[in-house]
Amino acid sequence: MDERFRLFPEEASTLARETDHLLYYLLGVSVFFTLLIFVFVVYFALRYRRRSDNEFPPEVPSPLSLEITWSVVPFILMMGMFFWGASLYVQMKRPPANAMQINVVGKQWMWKVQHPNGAREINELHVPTGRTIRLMMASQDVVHSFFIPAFRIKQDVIPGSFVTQWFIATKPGTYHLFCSQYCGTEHSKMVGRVIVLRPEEYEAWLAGAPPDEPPPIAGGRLFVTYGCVACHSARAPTMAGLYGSRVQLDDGSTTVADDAYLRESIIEPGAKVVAGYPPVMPSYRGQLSEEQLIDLVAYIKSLGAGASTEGGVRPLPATRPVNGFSPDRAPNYPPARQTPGAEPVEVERGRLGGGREK
Ligand SMILES: [Cu+2]
Repeated sequence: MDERFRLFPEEASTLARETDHLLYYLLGVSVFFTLLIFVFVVYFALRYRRRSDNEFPPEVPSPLSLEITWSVVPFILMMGMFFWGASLYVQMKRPPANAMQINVVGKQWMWKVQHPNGAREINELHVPTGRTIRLMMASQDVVHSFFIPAFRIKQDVIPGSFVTQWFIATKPGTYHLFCSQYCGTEHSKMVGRVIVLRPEEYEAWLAGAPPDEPPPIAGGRLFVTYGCVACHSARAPTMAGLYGSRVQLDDGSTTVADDAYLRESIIEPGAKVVAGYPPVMPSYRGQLSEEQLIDLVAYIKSLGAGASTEGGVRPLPATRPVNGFSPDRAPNYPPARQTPGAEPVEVERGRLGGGREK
Protein backbone atom coordinates (compact mmCIF):
# COMPACT_ATOMS: atom_id res chain seq x y z
CA MET A 1 0.00 0.00 0.00
CA ASP A 2 1.10 3.48 -0.78
CA GLU A 3 1.93 4.97 2.58
CA ARG A 4 3.01 8.39 1.34
CA PHE A 5 0.95 11.33 2.46
CA ARG A 6 -1.98 11.98 0.21
CA LEU A 7 -4.72 14.56 0.45
CA PHE A 8 -7.44 12.18 -0.76
CA PRO A 9 -7.53 8.39 -0.54
CA GLU A 10 -6.82 6.45 -3.71
CA GLU A 11 -9.64 6.19 -6.22
CA ALA A 12 -10.24 2.48 -6.59
CA SER A 13 -13.90 2.19 -7.62
CA THR A 14 -16.11 3.63 -10.32
CA LEU A 15 -17.98 5.65 -7.71
CA ALA A 16 -14.78 7.08 -6.27
CA ARG A 17 -13.99 9.30 -9.25
CA GLU A 18 -17.51 10.68 -9.53
CA THR A 19 -17.72 11.29 -5.78
CA ASP A 20 -14.43 13.17 -5.91
CA HIS A 21 -15.56 15.30 -8.86
CA LEU A 22 -18.57 16.39 -6.85
CA LEU A 23 -16.36 17.07 -3.85
CA TYR A 24 -13.97 19.17 -5.97
CA TYR A 25 -16.92 21.17 -7.25
CA LEU A 26 -18.19 21.79 -3.68
CA LEU A 27 -14.70 22.72 -2.50
CA GLY A 28 -14.08 24.90 -5.56
CA VAL A 29 -17.32 26.87 -5.14
CA SER A 30 -16.75 27.22 -1.37
CA VAL A 31 -13.12 28.36 -1.70
CA PHE A 32 -13.92 30.77 -4.55
CA PHE A 33 -16.72 32.55 -2.68
CA THR A 34 -14.88 32.54 0.65
CA LEU A 35 -11.93 34.30 -0.99
CA LEU A 36 -14.17 36.63 -3.02
CA ILE A 37 -16.09 37.73 0.07
CA PHE A 38 -12.90 38.06 2.11
CA VAL A 39 -11.25 40.24 -0.56
CA PHE A 40 -14.32 42.48 -0.90
CA VAL A 41 -14.67 42.88 2.87
CA VAL A 42 -11.07 44.05 3.19
CA TYR A 43 -11.22 46.22 0.06
CA PHE A 44 -14.49 47.95 1.03
CA ALA A 45 -13.33 48.46 4.62
CA LEU A 46 -10.34 50.38 3.31
CA ARG A 47 -11.90 52.10 0.32
CA TYR A 48 -15.03 53.35 2.10
CA ARG A 49 -13.63 53.89 5.57
CA ARG A 50 -14.80 56.94 7.52
CA ARG A 51 -12.18 59.60 7.06
CA SER A 52 -13.42 62.30 9.45
CA ASP A 53 -15.89 62.64 12.33
CA ASN A 54 -18.33 64.77 10.37
CA GLU A 55 -18.43 62.54 7.32
CA PHE A 56 -21.82 60.88 6.73
CA PRO A 57 -22.22 58.38 3.91
CA PRO A 58 -24.79 59.16 1.22
CA GLU A 59 -27.69 56.79 0.81
CA VAL A 60 -27.01 54.49 -2.14
CA PRO A 61 -29.97 52.67 -3.70
CA SER A 62 -29.12 49.06 -4.48
CA PRO A 63 -29.26 48.45 -8.24
CA LEU A 64 -31.83 45.82 -9.23
CA SER A 65 -29.44 44.13 -11.67
CA LEU A 66 -26.95 43.52 -8.88
CA GLU A 67 -29.65 42.12 -6.58
CA ILE A 68 -30.84 39.73 -9.27
CA THR A 69 -27.31 38.63 -10.16
CA TRP A 70 -26.28 37.72 -6.64
CA SER A 71 -29.53 35.86 -6.10
CA VAL A 72 -29.67 33.94 -9.36
CA VAL A 73 -26.00 32.93 -9.64
CA PRO A 74 -25.81 31.26 -6.17
CA PHE A 75 -29.21 29.69 -6.83
CA ILE A 76 -27.92 28.03 -9.99
CA LEU A 77 -24.71 26.91 -8.28
CA MET A 78 -26.66 25.46 -5.34
CA MET A 79 -29.16 23.68 -7.56
CA GLY A 80 -26.18 22.20 -9.40
CA MET A 81 -24.93 20.82 -6.07
CA PHE A 82 -28.37 19.45 -5.29
CA PHE A 83 -29.04 17.68 -8.60
CA TRP A 84 -25.49 16.40 -8.95
CA GLY A 85 -25.47 15.07 -5.38
CA ALA A 86 -28.96 13.62 -5.63
CA SER A 87 -28.25 11.80 -8.90
CA LEU A 88 -25.01 10.38 -7.51
CA TYR A 89 -26.83 9.29 -4.37
CA VAL A 90 -29.54 7.54 -6.38
CA GLN A 91 -26.86 5.83 -8.46
CA MET A 92 -25.07 4.70 -5.29
CA LYS A 93 -28.26 3.27 -3.83
CA ARG A 94 -29.34 1.23 -6.87
CA PRO A 95 -27.10 -1.68 -7.72
CA PRO A 96 -26.91 -2.47 -11.43
CA ALA A 97 -28.41 -5.77 -12.54
CA ASN A 98 -26.31 -8.95 -12.55
CA ALA A 99 -24.35 -7.97 -9.49
CA MET A 100 -22.35 -10.64 -7.72
CA GLN A 101 -23.58 -10.85 -4.14
CA ILE A 102 -21.17 -11.06 -1.24
CA ASN A 103 -22.62 -11.34 2.26
CA VAL A 104 -21.20 -9.32 5.14
CA VAL A 105 -22.17 -9.68 8.79
CA GLY A 106 -20.84 -7.16 11.29
CA LYS A 107 -20.47 -8.10 14.93
CA GLN A 108 -18.47 -6.85 17.88
CA TRP A 109 -15.75 -6.61 16.62
CA MET A 110 -15.26 -8.08 13.23
CA TRP A 111 -16.57 -8.25 9.69
CA LYS A 112 -17.58 -11.74 8.56
CA VAL A 113 -17.63 -12.15 4.80
CA GLN A 114 -19.05 -14.93 2.66
CA HIS A 115 -18.60 -15.35 -1.09
CA PRO A 116 -21.17 -16.87 -3.49
CA ASN A 117 -19.42 -20.26 -3.48
CA GLY A 118 -19.52 -20.36 0.32
CA ALA A 119 -15.90 -19.32 0.96
CA ARG A 120 -15.60 -17.29 4.14
CA GLU A 121 -13.14 -14.74 5.44
CA ILE A 122 -12.92 -12.44 8.44
CA ASN A 123 -11.85 -8.79 8.30
CA GLU A 124 -10.76 -9.33 4.73
CA LEU A 125 -12.68 -8.89 1.53
CA HIS A 126 -11.28 -10.23 -1.71
CA VAL A 127 -12.99 -8.85 -4.81
CA PRO A 128 -12.28 -8.93 -8.54
CA THR A 129 -11.88 -5.78 -10.62
CA GLY A 130 -14.51 -4.79 -13.16
CA ARG A 131 -17.32 -6.78 -11.58
CA THR A 132 -20.39 -5.28 -9.94
CA ILE A 133 -20.35 -6.43 -6.33
CA ARG A 134 -23.48 -6.14 -4.24
CA LEU A 135 -22.84 -6.40 -0.53
CA MET A 136 -25.71 -7.81 1.46
CA MET A 137 -25.03 -6.65 4.99
CA ALA A 138 -26.47 -7.32 8.40
CA SER A 139 -25.39 -6.69 11.98
CA GLN A 140 -25.53 -9.29 14.68
CA ASP A 141 -25.49 -6.83 17.58
CA VAL A 142 -25.12 -3.04 17.36
CA VAL A 143 -24.87 -0.44 14.63
CA HIS A 144 -21.66 -0.79 12.65
CA SER A 145 -20.65 1.07 9.53
CA PHE A 146 -18.90 -0.51 6.58
CA PHE A 147 -16.40 1.99 5.24
CA ILE A 148 -13.95 1.59 2.37
CA PRO A 149 -12.41 5.03 1.83
CA ALA A 150 -10.72 4.07 -1.46
CA PHE A 151 -14.12 3.10 -2.88
CA ARG A 152 -15.85 6.15 -1.33
CA ILE A 153 -18.49 3.90 0.17
CA LYS A 154 -19.75 3.98 3.71
CA GLN A 155 -22.90 2.23 4.77
CA ASP A 156 -24.35 1.92 8.25
CA VAL A 157 -25.24 -1.66 9.11
CA ILE A 158 -28.28 -1.61 11.36
CA PRO A 159 -29.26 -4.59 13.50
CA GLY A 160 -32.62 -6.07 12.56
CA SER A 161 -32.45 -5.29 8.87
CA PHE A 162 -30.59 -6.05 5.67
CA VAL A 163 -28.74 -3.21 4.01
CA THR A 164 -27.03 -3.26 0.66
CA GLN A 165 -24.18 -1.41 -0.94
CA TRP A 166 -22.59 -1.89 -4.34
CA PHE A 167 -19.35 -1.00 -6.07
CA ILE A 168 -17.15 -1.87 -9.00
CA ALA A 169 -13.48 -2.03 -8.02
CA THR A 170 -11.23 -0.59 -10.69
CA LYS A 171 -7.68 -0.88 -9.41
CA PRO A 172 -5.92 -3.95 -8.01
CA GLY A 173 -4.39 -3.33 -4.61
CA THR A 174 -4.97 -3.52 -0.88
CA TYR A 175 -7.17 -0.93 0.76
CA HIS A 176 -8.41 -0.05 4.22
CA LEU A 177 -11.67 -1.42 5.56
CA PHE A 178 -13.01 0.34 8.64
CA CYS A 179 -15.95 0.23 10.94
CA SER A 180 -16.79 3.91 11.10
CA GLN A 181 -19.48 3.80 13.76
CA TYR A 182 -18.44 3.61 17.41
CA CYS A 183 -19.61 0.14 18.37
CA GLY A 184 -18.03 -0.68 21.73
CA THR A 185 -14.71 -0.93 23.49
CA GLU A 186 -12.81 -2.60 20.66
CA HIS A 187 -14.34 -0.52 17.90
CA SER A 188 -10.92 0.79 16.94
CA LYS A 189 -9.77 -2.76 16.27
CA MET A 190 -12.66 -3.46 13.91
CA VAL A 191 -10.54 -2.87 10.86
CA GLY A 192 -9.63 -4.98 7.89
CA ARG A 193 -8.35 -5.08 4.36
CA VAL A 194 -10.01 -5.06 0.99
CA ILE A 195 -7.91 -6.93 -1.52
CA VAL A 196 -8.76 -6.11 -5.12
CA LEU A 197 -7.54 -8.76 -7.54
CA ARG A 198 -7.65 -9.20 -11.29
CA PRO A 199 -10.58 -11.49 -12.23
CA GLU A 200 -8.35 -14.51 -12.91
CA GLU A 201 -6.48 -13.95 -9.63
CA TYR A 202 -9.79 -13.74 -7.81
CA GLU A 203 -10.93 -17.05 -9.34
CA ALA A 204 -7.65 -18.63 -8.26
CA TRP A 205 -8.05 -17.23 -4.76
CA LEU A 206 -11.63 -18.54 -4.55
CA ALA A 207 -10.52 -21.97 -5.73
CA GLY A 208 -7.84 -22.05 -3.05
CA ALA A 209 -10.07 -20.89 -0.19
CA PRO A 210 -11.37 -23.54 2.22
CA PRO A 211 -14.65 -24.82 0.75
CA ASP A 212 -17.88 -24.10 2.55
CA GLU A 213 -21.55 -24.53 1.81
CA PRO A 214 -22.89 -21.92 -0.61
CA PRO A 215 -25.64 -19.77 1.02
CA PRO A 216 -28.57 -21.15 -1.05
CA ILE A 217 -27.68 -24.71 -0.11
CA ALA A 218 -27.24 -23.88 3.57
CA GLY A 219 -30.57 -22.04 3.36
CA GLY A 220 -32.27 -25.03 1.77
CA ARG A 221 -31.09 -27.18 4.65
CA LEU A 222 -32.44 -24.65 7.18
CA PHE A 223 -35.73 -24.61 5.29
CA VAL A 224 -36.09 -28.29 6.10
CA THR A 225 -34.61 -28.40 9.62
CA TYR A 226 -36.72 -25.48 10.83
CA GLY A 227 -39.82 -27.09 9.40
CA CYS A 228 -40.57 -24.27 6.93
CA VAL A 229 -41.13 -26.82 4.21
CA ALA A 230 -44.03 -28.40 6.11
CA CYS A 231 -46.28 -25.40 5.53
CA HIS A 232 -44.69 -23.63 2.61
CA SER A 233 -45.59 -26.34 0.20
CA ALA A 234 -49.31 -26.66 0.82
CA ARG A 235 -50.89 -24.50 3.51
CA ALA A 236 -48.80 -21.41 3.12
CA PRO A 237 -47.50 -19.48 0.12
CA THR A 238 -44.90 -21.46 -1.80
CA MET A 239 -41.51 -19.94 -2.30
CA ALA A 240 -40.92 -20.79 -5.96
CA GLY A 241 -40.82 -17.65 -8.07
CA LEU A 242 -41.55 -15.51 -5.02
CA TYR A 243 -38.35 -13.47 -4.93
CA GLY A 244 -38.75 -10.08 -6.54
CA SER A 245 -42.43 -10.60 -7.31
CA ARG A 246 -45.30 -8.43 -6.16
CA VAL A 247 -47.33 -9.97 -3.38
CA GLN A 248 -50.96 -9.27 -2.57
CA LEU A 249 -51.41 -8.65 1.16
CA ASP A 250 -54.52 -9.20 3.24
CA ASP A 251 -55.01 -5.50 3.90
CA GLY A 252 -55.50 -4.94 0.20
CA SER A 253 -52.06 -3.49 -0.45
CA THR A 254 -49.21 -5.10 -2.33
CA THR A 255 -45.51 -5.33 -1.64
CA VAL A 256 -42.42 -6.51 -3.48
CA ALA A 257 -40.91 -9.72 -2.10
CA ASP A 258 -37.39 -8.39 -1.71
CA ASP A 259 -34.72 -9.26 0.84
CA ALA A 260 -36.20 -6.95 3.47
CA TYR A 261 -39.72 -8.36 3.04
CA LEU A 262 -38.53 -11.96 3.30
CA ARG A 263 -36.49 -11.17 6.38
CA GLU A 264 -39.43 -9.42 8.03
CA SER A 265 -41.76 -12.28 7.19
CA ILE A 266 -39.46 -14.74 8.96
CA ILE A 267 -38.87 -12.57 12.04
CA GLU A 268 -42.27 -10.93 12.26
CA PRO A 269 -44.72 -12.98 10.18
CA GLY A 270 -47.73 -10.95 11.28
CA ALA A 271 -46.37 -7.70 9.87
CA LYS A 272 -47.36 -8.41 6.28
CA VAL A 273 -49.81 -11.28 5.81
CA VAL A 274 -50.36 -12.63 2.32
CA ALA A 275 -53.97 -12.31 1.22
CA GLY A 276 -55.97 -15.48 1.53
CA TYR A 277 -53.75 -17.10 4.15
CA PRO A 278 -54.37 -17.18 7.90
CA PRO A 279 -51.71 -15.40 10.01
CA VAL A 280 -50.62 -18.58 11.76
CA MET A 281 -46.89 -18.59 11.09
CA PRO A 282 -44.81 -18.47 14.30
CA SER A 283 -42.02 -15.94 14.63
CA TYR A 284 -38.43 -17.12 14.27
CA ARG A 285 -37.07 -14.13 16.16
CA GLY A 286 -34.01 -15.10 18.18
CA GLN A 287 -33.82 -18.55 16.64
CA LEU A 288 -31.85 -17.70 13.54
CA SER A 289 -28.51 -15.95 13.28
CA GLU A 290 -27.95 -13.19 10.74
CA GLU A 291 -26.02 -15.64 8.57
CA GLN A 292 -28.88 -18.13 8.69
CA LEU A 293 -31.37 -15.43 7.71
CA ILE A 294 -29.16 -14.47 4.77
CA ASP A 295 -28.91 -18.16 3.82
CA LEU A 296 -32.68 -18.63 3.94
CA VAL A 297 -33.25 -15.58 1.76
CA ALA A 298 -30.54 -16.82 -0.62
CA TYR A 299 -32.35 -20.15 -0.83
CA ILE A 300 -35.68 -18.48 -1.61
CA LYS A 301 -33.93 -16.34 -4.20
CA SER A 302 -32.41 -19.45 -5.76
CA LEU A 303 -35.91 -20.84 -6.34
CA GLY A 304 -36.39 -18.30 -9.07
CA ALA A 305 -37.30 -14.67 -9.39
CA GLY A 306 -40.87 -13.59 -9.90
CA ALA A 307 -41.99 -13.04 -13.44
CA SER A 308 -44.02 -9.99 -12.60
CA THR A 309 -41.55 -7.61 -11.02
CA GLU A 310 -42.73 -4.83 -13.30
CA GLY A 311 -45.78 -4.03 -11.24
CA GLY A 312 -47.96 -7.04 -11.94
CA VAL A 313 -49.54 -9.08 -9.17
CA ARG A 314 -48.23 -12.58 -8.71
CA PRO A 315 -51.08 -15.08 -8.72
CA LEU A 316 -51.18 -16.83 -5.39
CA PRO A 317 -50.69 -20.56 -5.27
CA ALA A 318 -54.13 -21.85 -4.35
CA THR A 319 -54.46 -24.97 -6.37
CA ARG A 320 -54.46 -27.48 -3.56
CA PRO A 321 -57.19 -27.99 -0.97
CA VAL A 322 -56.25 -26.45 2.35
CA ASN A 323 -57.57 -28.33 5.38
CA GLY A 324 -60.47 -29.55 3.36
CA PHE A 325 -61.09 -26.15 1.86
CA SER A 326 -61.00 -26.33 -1.88
CA PRO A 327 -60.38 -23.17 -3.83
CA ASP A 328 -63.00 -24.42 -6.27
CA ARG A 329 -65.71 -23.62 -3.73
CA ALA A 330 -64.68 -20.02 -3.61
CA PRO A 331 -64.15 -18.62 -7.08
CA ASN A 332 -63.01 -15.32 -5.63
CA TYR A 333 -60.22 -16.87 -3.64
CA PRO A 334 -57.57 -15.61 -2.90
CA PRO A 335 -58.17 -11.82 -2.80
CA ALA A 336 -60.18 -12.25 0.36
CA ARG A 337 -60.77 -8.74 1.62
CA GLN A 338 -61.00 -7.03 -1.70
CA THR A 339 -64.05 -8.94 -2.89
CA PRO A 340 -67.20 -8.68 -0.80
CA GLY A 341 -68.30 -12.22 -1.68
CA ALA A 342 -65.25 -13.96 -0.24
CA GLU A 343 -66.97 -15.25 2.88
CA PRO A 344 -65.62 -18.83 2.71
CA VAL A 345 -62.11 -17.56 3.16
CA GLU A 346 -63.04 -15.82 6.38
CA VAL A 347 -64.74 -18.95 7.67
CA GLU A 348 -61.68 -20.95 6.82
CA ARG A 349 -59.49 -18.55 8.74
CA GLY A 350 -61.51 -19.09 11.89
CA ARG A 351 -61.32 -22.85 11.52
CA LEU A 352 -57.55 -22.82 11.30
CA GLY A 353 -57.41 -21.30 14.74
CA GLY A 354 -55.23 -18.32 14.00
CA GLY A 355 -57.76 -16.25 12.11
CA ARG A 356 -58.09 -12.63 13.06
CA GLU A 357 -61.59 -11.29 13.61
CA LYS A 358 -62.48 -8.44 11.37
CU1 LIG B 1 -18.25 -1.75 14.46
